[in-house]
Amino acid sequence: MPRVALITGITGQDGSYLAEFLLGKGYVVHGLKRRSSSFNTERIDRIDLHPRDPDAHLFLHYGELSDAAALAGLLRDIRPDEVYNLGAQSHVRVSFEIPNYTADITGLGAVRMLDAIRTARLDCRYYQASSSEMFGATPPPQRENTPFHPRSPYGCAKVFAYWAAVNYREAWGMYATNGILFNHESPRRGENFVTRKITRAIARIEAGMQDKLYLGNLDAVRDWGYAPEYVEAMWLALQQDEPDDYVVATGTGHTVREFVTAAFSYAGLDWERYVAIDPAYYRPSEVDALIGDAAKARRKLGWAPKTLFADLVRIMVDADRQLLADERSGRLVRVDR
Ligand code: NDP
Ligand code: GDR
Repeated sequence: MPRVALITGITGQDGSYLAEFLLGKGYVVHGLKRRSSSFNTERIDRIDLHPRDPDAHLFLHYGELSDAAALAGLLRDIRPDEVYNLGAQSHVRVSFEIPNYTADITGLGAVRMLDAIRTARLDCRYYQASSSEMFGATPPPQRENTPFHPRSPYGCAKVFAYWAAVNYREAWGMYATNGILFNHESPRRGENFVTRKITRAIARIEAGMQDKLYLGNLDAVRDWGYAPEYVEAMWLALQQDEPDDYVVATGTGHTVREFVTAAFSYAGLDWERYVAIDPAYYRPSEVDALIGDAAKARRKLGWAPKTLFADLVRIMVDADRQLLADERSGRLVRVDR
């Protein structure tokens, strides 16, 4: 029998890569998607399996992390072996504007899922998408036993969800694992996260469609890895005999300014001609520096990053150039499921 996985957040960057990865391993994959008035499945439309195809192994279900009854019903119907809880209001700056909603989905959403698994008495492994944002103000290098000091409503919600997973493990003996992932990017990164905002802008500047790029704090340091490699770490974490918590990171930090410089110079452009600062993108409280120590993941999961900063920048700039060219030539076709 193929193994069955449920992914919340399947329409997001990580969910789409994880779905592809698990399908490649022969899993039957179910994903939770939100009802939306516009298309929100663009990232998974490229998975070449139609749900009405009798050989399909990918199934999407409408649902919300706010809806405990829907989560319970879905678990009862599909009885997954593994649940990957990736769904979240995941934007740090936005979480200052909608703290209630962020706490509800990013924090309480995890409890709703954990409790739905518990009350359904499912023998199922749970992965919680925890974040380096939980470390917040605590200086690098950050590892599994580094104290949390979140600096945003998003970070606070992730700390709550992290401890909920630990508590369900300790209280109910559930298999609940936290992956504490540092920033990871890709051509599928949301366009309002800083790396993608930069690479998308470069493609548009080259095409004469944009002449300024407005950014916030250029001094923040982040440990940027490549998303397709990070979803493998999620899976590896759930294949261990015992549940545990793992930092996943490259171990190298760069400032936002360094990302800007590398990306513009790869495109042969002088960034200082195009980039301007807009304080609207500053955060009320910033996380200055995140650099992870993934020694435990290396030792226990056999996981190590392969794609590092310079290659990541090139991959993203090239992909955005190609995407823009496809959009302009009308080669992009949407699939309506
Ligand atoms: P994205 O923002 O790309 O995806 C978030 C997903 O959550 C989307 O599928 C979104 O749906 C879904 N979602 C949002 N609100 C709800 C809701 N109310 N109910 C159900 N689903 C919802 O995030 P990433 O893929 O980058 O990240 C995946 C997870 O990992 C998130 O939990 C994030 O916080 C966490 N994380 C990410 C890191 C990173 O660097 N990318 C690092 C550490 C942790 P829709 O498409 O409809 O908006
Ligand atoms: P982050 O990612 O907050 O680390 O959260 P983001 O790309 O939004 O910001 C990284 C850093 O860049 C600075 N910055 C800007 N950020 C955005 N979005 N837009 C700008 O114009 C801009 N200018 C400068 C920010 O201040 C920040 O210091 C991401 C998300 O994926 C979370 O869900 C995840 O948990 C963490 O990574 C790890």
